[in-house]
Amino acid sequence: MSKFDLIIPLVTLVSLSTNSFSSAIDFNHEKDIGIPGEVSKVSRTIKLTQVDNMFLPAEIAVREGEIIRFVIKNGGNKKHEMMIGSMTNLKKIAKARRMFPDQDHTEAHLVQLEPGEQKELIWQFTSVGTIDFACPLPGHFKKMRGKIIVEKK
Ligand SMILES: [Cu+2]
Repeated sequence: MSKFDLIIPLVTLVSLSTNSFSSAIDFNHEKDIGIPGEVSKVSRTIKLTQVDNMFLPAEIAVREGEIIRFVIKNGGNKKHEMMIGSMTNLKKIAKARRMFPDQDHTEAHLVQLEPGEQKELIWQFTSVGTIDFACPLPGHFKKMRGKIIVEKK
């Protein structure tokens, strides 16, 4: 048995245990949704409006590598959130929000907005594919969803 035969099972063990103990917010195991963007490198601004309970628009097209400044306005009468993620992760977050709907969170890929409030989220899209976004709040999550289509450069 070479020493490499020993290393692989160990790595498997470690990654399995990290998975089973990870929290609902599993950013490290997220598919490639991109990274927080730098304000000085923003290529485009996209306006998003939240109403009760929808995003307008609900479909957005960007290019690979683009850094987008999302200006998100809550035009509804309820509190809303906008979170970028994979549908798997968004579902986990929505489940957690059912238990604690009023908690404040500080993830880079999330904004929380009171009625009438407007906030910005700067995000860089690093790989081609479709990324989801949603408001994970209870009663909103099923309808309040959207897609960001990342096209090849
Ligand atoms: Cu909402």
